[in-house]
Amino acid sequence: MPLYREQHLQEISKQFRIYGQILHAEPCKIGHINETYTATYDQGGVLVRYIHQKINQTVFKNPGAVMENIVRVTSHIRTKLATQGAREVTRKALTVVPTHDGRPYYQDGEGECWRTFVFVEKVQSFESVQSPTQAFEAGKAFGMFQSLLADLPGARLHETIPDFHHTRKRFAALEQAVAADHCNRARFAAAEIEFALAQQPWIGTLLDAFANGELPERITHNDTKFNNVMMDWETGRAMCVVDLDTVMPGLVLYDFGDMVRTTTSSTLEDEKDLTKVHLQMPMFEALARGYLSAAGAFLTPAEKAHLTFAGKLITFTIGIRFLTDYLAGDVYFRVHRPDHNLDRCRTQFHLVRSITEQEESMQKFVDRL
Ligand code: GN1
Ligand code: MG
Repeated sequence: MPLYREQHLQEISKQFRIYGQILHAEPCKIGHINETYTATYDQGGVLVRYIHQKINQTVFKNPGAVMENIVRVTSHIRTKLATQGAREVTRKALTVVPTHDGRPYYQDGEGECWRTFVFVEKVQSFESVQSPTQAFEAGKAFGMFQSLLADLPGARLHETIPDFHHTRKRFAALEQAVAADHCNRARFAAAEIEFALAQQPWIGTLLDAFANGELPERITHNDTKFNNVMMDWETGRAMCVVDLDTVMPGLVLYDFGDMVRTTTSSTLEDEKDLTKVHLQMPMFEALARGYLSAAGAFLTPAEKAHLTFAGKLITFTIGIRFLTDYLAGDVYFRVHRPDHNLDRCRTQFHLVRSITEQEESMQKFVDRL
């Protein structure tokens, strides 16, 4: 975790349209990219919480574009929910708190970009799935998210990270990292490198289908990790999805793929005991049911036919991203122990094998829905 500077955060907090006084703030450990704080304010004697977040500009080169997307997307969802007469709209869509001069983020004297969200209370996220009901809720939440954005008016959203899920480019980056072997680590990852390189024949399947016009571009979330779904404490139902930095034009299949990666094995993403890592059919079935309950109406037959494959593809793609970062010296994903990225890679590759073994029955299940 980066150094937490309370004084600095106090200064940041004053830039936003928040009533009252900041009392304290704590770093929030979820996520490998941005720096997040939960801050408590006193508003007329009531304690109210906000999220302050520093955007990682090594990863997000254009914070203005990120925030423009987020404001458009959250405003659209909020308006639609309100029109439908939904209750608790500020718990169902994130609310960006602007700066005093009406901007969606504040740039401090060091060039760092900060943004603020209303804290959604009485919800929690889970690092790993606990039950098929949760898997259903996660699938439904991301399906709803896509569905609510299907009619977003205006210009195409910005691509906040170009080619984010472009497996061929990610593969090329891995090949380069292996060739360069900057940190002399390739020898510790020989088996993983060999496995990764052997998968080349199928990695371009969705890219080709998209290029041929078989798959449509839609507005997608692109980081549909299970821990990005906020579940209500009391009801266990999904309230909203968070982490909207990569909401941009994409394939719904990548979203579903990352749900499969993070919602079907009950282990953590960096589980070291690989005997525990496998795709659990009941979780997958619940996830697919949840997702299709919300997205089934707009998916094309070609999209539906690739749902299982997408799970394998995205798990592989994130696996090679971890491996590339391990070889490059842990420059992208925040790590918390030596070999963390290699452990994460091993877990992903193990899951790829498990999905491959069950691919046929998984897709058969989807076809029946
Ligand atoms: C990163 O923000 P966070 O930690 O949820 C990454 C995702 C990866 C994920 C793996 C912008 O997401 O693509 O799937 O780590 N986000 C970015 O845990 O690269
Ligand atoms: Mg993220």
